[in-house]
Amino acid sequence: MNAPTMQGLNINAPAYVKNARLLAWVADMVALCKPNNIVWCDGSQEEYDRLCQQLVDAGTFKKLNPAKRADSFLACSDPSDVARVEDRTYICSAQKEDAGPTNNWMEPTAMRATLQPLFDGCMKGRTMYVVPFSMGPLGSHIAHIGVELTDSAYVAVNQKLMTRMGKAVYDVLGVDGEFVPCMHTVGAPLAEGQKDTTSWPCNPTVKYIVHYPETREIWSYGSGYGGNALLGKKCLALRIASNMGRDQGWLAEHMLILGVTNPQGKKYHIAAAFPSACGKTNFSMLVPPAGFDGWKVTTIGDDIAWIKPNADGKMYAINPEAGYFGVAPGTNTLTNPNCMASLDKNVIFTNVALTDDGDVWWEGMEKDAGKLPEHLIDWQGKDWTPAIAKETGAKAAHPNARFTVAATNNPALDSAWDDPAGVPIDAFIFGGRRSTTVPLVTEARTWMEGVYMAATMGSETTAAAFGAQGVVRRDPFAMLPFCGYNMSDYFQHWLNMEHKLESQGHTLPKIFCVNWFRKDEAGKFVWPGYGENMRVLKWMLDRIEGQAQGQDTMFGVAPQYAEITWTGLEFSPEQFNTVTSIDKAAWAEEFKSHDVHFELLSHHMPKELIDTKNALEQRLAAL
Ligand code: SAT
Ligand code: MN
Repeated sequence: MNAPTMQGLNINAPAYVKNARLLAWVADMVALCKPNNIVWCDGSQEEYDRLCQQLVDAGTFKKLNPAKRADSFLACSDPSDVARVEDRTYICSAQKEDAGPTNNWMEPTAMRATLQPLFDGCMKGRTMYVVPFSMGPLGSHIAHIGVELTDSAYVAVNQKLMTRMGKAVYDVLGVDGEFVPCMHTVGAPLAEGQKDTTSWPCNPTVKYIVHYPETREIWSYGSGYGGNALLGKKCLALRIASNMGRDQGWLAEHMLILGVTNPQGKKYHIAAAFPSACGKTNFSMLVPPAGFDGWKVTTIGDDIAWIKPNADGKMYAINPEAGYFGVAPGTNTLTNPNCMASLDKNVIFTNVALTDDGDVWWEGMEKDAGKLPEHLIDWQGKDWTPAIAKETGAKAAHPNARFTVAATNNPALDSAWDDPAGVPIDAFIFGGRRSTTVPLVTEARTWMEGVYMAATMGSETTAAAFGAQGVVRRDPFAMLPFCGYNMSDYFQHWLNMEHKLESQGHTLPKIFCVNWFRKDEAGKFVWPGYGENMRVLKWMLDRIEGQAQGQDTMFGVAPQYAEITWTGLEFSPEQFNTVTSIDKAAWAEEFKSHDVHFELLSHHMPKELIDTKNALEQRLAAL
């Protein structure tokens, strides 16, 4: 289709698209963005292959050696476009206090006035893709539909792997079904007759990731990367969905979901929250270590969970996503064998390095090979050798380099991963990356105490977001960058769950707090992590079954050394003490920093949380 037709607003919708609101919205957006062309994605394999080939022709994708990695591609982004941009991310609620102190806010009309000239003509010279997707199993009562309009074919093909994307979504949507409009542009319009010569179009200087919670809209400008551009993920499934959950009585969380089956065949389901790049994908695909014969861990989701209380007295969780957008560096067959197996074929890699034989490489892979490769092309297209790396510190892969892969590639995929009913949750886990202070594992004595642990969670920052790395920031529920409304109201929403559900006869899941990342005085990690985390998981199940007594500590119930299954691992009581001990002085400092955190969140801060803090401080003083 050519430009005049587009301006004539013939949006050329296929006959099976019957939703009136969708058709009207697309027409409006075509008029605003002025694309040259419109493609209605049907989600077929033929379409995926065609778009991937187009991306190869445009230089965005490099096809990897099929003998090494079948049907897989490498994309390298603009160096300015490698992570989520939290300082450019906005929650534009009508009232500033509804966005709260942890979100950037602009008054909605002012934001619309800012965005209008940017979106006006933003797709000139480009194609608009209409990408329909279901977050969650198609037709599930917990699922929601989104439609993304984007001028990035990279986004369209990633959405095919990451979501239930395509034609079938329109059947669920019907003539008057609800959907979240997700408007995305790379923000790089082309002049009349200009050919696109950039392999990663984006706007290196202007970026806006905007959410209007009341009208449930997403507008993203200027970035082609991950959470900024795949709008079903953090934008819809967390920032918008957290608002839906608050209004409708459910939870949208930054949590993996795993199934764990014991040798007797009894199955449990755990949802666990960790900040970005703290090992959620690894934990969700955990392979039980030596000494755990007959145990099985299966993946329902690796990043996001939508959780709804059910009439049977349990909370049921679905994974709104259908694929993994995981961190590549550090992944190898020792840290995550299931993940490595998932990456054999049909993968889109972003910002990893290219080997001389047309395969991919990232830091951490040398652990499998036993040595570093002699030569690579790094993620910025430059030569990389071990000598160059040693001299300049250059990384072959960007630390936030990612793979995109469909969940169905995962050998550990849970048989119920796509069950519209979801899976019943037995426990929640909250964990941060803390080199000191926070013990390996504790169980909250009450729901209230669990919410306190989650609300005050801290983590040392990683490459998943722009900014300084390695400093402790409070990341309540691992939702700091993702909660789409006032954080203290979100705490209250979690507390209300107890009040509401217990009165309806629910048994609430247990809440645990973990920290895999404690270091010794030499700065080395003490806990081996990865598959060995199974040992902690088993203790939690024993607690659920009333089979481990634990010991009462200032910060919840901790395991006794003898309650952990140690078969197959050398881990002394002294080492155990290093990862579990409670340092009185460090905790006094920790509580001071909770004060600062609560002070920042004082608007609508639940009084019960302050009371819980006071009670914990009294326990500390009594030590
Ligand atoms: O960039 S994403 O938000 O998709 C990944 C992450 O930071 O968790
Ligand atoms: Mn995440």
